[in-house]
Amino acid sequence: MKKDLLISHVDLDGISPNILMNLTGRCYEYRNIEISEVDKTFDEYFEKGFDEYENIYVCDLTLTKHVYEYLSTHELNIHVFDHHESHLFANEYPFVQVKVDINGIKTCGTELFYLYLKDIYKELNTSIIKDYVELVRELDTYTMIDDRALNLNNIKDTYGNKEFIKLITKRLKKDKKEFEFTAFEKRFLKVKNKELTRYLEKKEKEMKLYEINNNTVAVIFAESNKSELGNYIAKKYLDIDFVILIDASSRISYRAFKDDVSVSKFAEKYNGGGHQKASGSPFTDEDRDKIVKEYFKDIKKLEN
Ligand SMILES: [Mn+2]
Repeated sequence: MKKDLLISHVDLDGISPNILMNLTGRCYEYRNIEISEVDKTFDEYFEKGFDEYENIYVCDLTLTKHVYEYLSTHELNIHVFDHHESHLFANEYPFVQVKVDINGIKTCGTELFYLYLKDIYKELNTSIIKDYVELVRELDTYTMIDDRALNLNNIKDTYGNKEFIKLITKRLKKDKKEFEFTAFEKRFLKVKNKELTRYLEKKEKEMKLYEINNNTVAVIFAESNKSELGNYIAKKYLDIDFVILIDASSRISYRAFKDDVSVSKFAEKYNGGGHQKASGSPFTDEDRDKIVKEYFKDIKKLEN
C-alpha cells in the first residue's frame, strides 16, 4: 500500500495535522516547513514526482503561483487546506480549500484538515480530539477565551515539536471528554507563567509608541511569547491600533486588535502577509546588516 504525504507549517497549527495523521493510522511522510521554504520544498518533489504517494495533503501554508502552475497541470490526489487571507486566490482550483472563517467563526489549517479527515476516518470523531482542535483554532486565530490554548502552545515550545507530536498523539487516543494537561505540566505551567508575567511587564516598559500611516502603533523588540505579549498589550492599551513585535533574528510580527484594522495588508507592504489580526514580514540578513552598519558606522563585512 502506498503512503501519504503531508506538507505543513511549523507552528502549532502546522504540526497538529501531523498528530491527526498519526491518529488515522495511515503510513505517511511529512515535511514541516516555513512559508519561505515553500518553493524550494515543492521543487524537490516536482523533480522526483509524487508516484510514491496515495494522498498528498498541504496544511496551513500559502502556496505560490509557481507551485500552482505545476499542481494544476498534473493529475495528483492532492488536498490543500489553509486559512490565510492572502491565499484566497487559490480557491479557483478544485483541490484547494482556503477559508478564513466558517459561519463567521475564524478557522485554522488544523480545523479544516480535521473536518475533512473525520468524515473518512470515523475514529477521529471523539470529543477529546474535537476539544484539542478547538484549542489550536483559538490560539492560531487569536480568539482564546482562557489560558488553555496559550498553555498548550507553551508546552509545545518546551517539549519541542517532535516530542510534542508523540505525546499528544498518545493523549488524544484516550477516551476523555476534554484535552487535559498532566499534573507535571500544570505545575510547570504555573512556574512558567510567573516567569512570563515578569517578561510581559519588562516588555511593556520598553514599549514605544509611533504613528505609521495614520495608525497608532506600539513597537516592542521581542524574541519570544509574541502571542502572549500581543494579547497583554491589546487588553491594556485600547487606543493602540496594532503592535509591531520586532524579532531582529528572524521576523517582524504584527498584532491588531480592532476589527477595522488589517495588519495583513500592512505586512504585505513589507513582503509579508498573514491574517487580518495577526501577520508577519521577514527581517532578513540584509536588514540585520543595515543595523550593524548604522550603529557601528565604519565597518567592513567579512565572509563566514
Ligand atoms: Mn495557521
